[in-house]
Amino acid sequence: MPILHWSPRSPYVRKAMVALHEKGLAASVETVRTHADPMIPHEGLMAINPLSKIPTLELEDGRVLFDSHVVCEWADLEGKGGPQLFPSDPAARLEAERDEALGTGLLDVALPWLVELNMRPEAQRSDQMLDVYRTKMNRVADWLETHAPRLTERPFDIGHLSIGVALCYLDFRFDAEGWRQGRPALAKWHEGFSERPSVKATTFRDDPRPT
Ligand SMILES: N[C@@H](CCC(=O)N[C@@H](CS)C(=O)NCC(=O)O)C(=O)O
Repeated sequence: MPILHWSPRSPYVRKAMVALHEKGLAASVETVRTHADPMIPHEGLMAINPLSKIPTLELEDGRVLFDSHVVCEWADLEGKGGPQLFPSDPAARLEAERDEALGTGLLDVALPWLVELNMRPEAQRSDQMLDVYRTKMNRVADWLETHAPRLTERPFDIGHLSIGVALCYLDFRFDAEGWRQGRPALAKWHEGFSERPSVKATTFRDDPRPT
């Protein structure tokens, strides 16, 4: 059985997990709790993924896949059912992948923001960077509010999955930022996203970290 290096705290892992559920593959992949700490590279993980990041998927034939985009693409190729996450039509695929990049990009803002807030010693914390993260988060959410009708019109794809998971992560770690305020169309779209069984089956939680 393929092995997925996994954590219930990681939004990139959740992207992969939602894809596995959507494609009917969740029961066909074993999850292993792996603690990928951005401040302490993981020797065991680096033996298969030199970036020391999760999700990392070990296939039965010895191939190792990362990052979340590639794991989602594998799920789309491997799974027989569920929505086509990466559309065949070139224009639809570009739009889906651009939206995927926006969702992942929002996570690429949220994660260092969290590191700055919770892991860096207070004396080394940069107020300027904290402002940059907040500004980018708000600009992405504004962009999404404008584009919400487009998200609602087309069939579910990797763009929806990535954006939806990124907004779930803001709820998990940055609830006080109130991304829904003044963005009713995006909030409504996300309400529908949150009802998907794949999203309900993969909720974030702060589990005890493995030693
Ligand atoms: N671009 C990667 C990002 C993955 C990532 O940064 N994962 C975090 C966990 S949320 C991680 O492994 N961090 C460890 C590190 O940065 O060393 C993806 O889309 O999978």
